[in-house]
Amino acid sequence: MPQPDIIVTAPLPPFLYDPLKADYRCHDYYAAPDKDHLLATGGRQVRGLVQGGGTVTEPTLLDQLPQLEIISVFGVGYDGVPVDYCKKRGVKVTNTPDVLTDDVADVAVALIMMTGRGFARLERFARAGDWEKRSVELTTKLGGKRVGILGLGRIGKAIASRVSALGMEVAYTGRKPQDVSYRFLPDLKSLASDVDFLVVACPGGPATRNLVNAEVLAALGKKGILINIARGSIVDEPALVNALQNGTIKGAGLDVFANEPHIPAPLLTMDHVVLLPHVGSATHETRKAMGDLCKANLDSWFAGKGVLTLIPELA
Ligand code: 8YV
Repeated sequence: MPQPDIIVTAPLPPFLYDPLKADYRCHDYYAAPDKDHLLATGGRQVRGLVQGGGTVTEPTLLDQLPQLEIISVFGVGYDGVPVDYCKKRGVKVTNTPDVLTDDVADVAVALIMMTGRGFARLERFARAGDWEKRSVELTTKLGGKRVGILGLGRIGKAIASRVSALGMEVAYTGRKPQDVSYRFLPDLKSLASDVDFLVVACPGGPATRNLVNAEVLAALGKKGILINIARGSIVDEPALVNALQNGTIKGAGLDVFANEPHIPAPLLTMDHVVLLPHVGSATHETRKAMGDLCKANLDSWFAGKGVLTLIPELA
């Protein structure tokens, strides 16, 4: 049987790309110097597409892949995939849920600790030799503080159980209340005004764009810290910069940004902000598991056995 043609639209790690190259005819759209030429010469044969969680795939690109059957996302988020378009065309979309849940939840807890307990700032303090010059600032006890989770999905629930173990209280908002022991608040503004840490853990995409806006940040207030491990698009970034500059909120811990890898310049110099370069799933173990699942979805599809992790909108 001839190897199916697939197009690759994001940089992939060797532990995913090498096995893909062994089993598929890969067209490296991401690295191609002349993308139009690649599409003109190979586009018609392409049956599969592999992209990253943050990759934006334009329908105009998919229009040039008339035989496309499946998009396999190397990531849990598929906000860059035009889902309605794929639905209409009958293109399957798969992602890599579950295998990264624990790692992403760990990063949320790390950001809560780094901001709340001031660990990032204190580490800079120790490293700068400031301990020899003055006493250490006191920070905030985490036990008993309230954590509000926007989006109690798999990752949101893993964050909830971790912060519960720290003695923190959990509340959440989302589309509907769930059968869980945590308190449900029907809207984001009420949740923000009720908590010490507001953790963004919902999917990105048009439905959640700029959901955390100036009003929500004002509700979070002077004692509130914003944590985002989901997508930069969910937070109105200029409004967040303003809120941090004006002391509207106490601080922020951010793993994701609206226009990655760009981080807005004012954030870089703020002492009450902790910045990470989108490392939610960035461990050897988890990225390997994501890569295996990303390829397994293609393998299963092209073996005529369906896909393993179809996104809910297409199920
Ligand atoms: C990865 C992610 O950075 O899973 C996601 O949606 O954002 C991250 O785990 C990304 O998918 C790697 O391509």
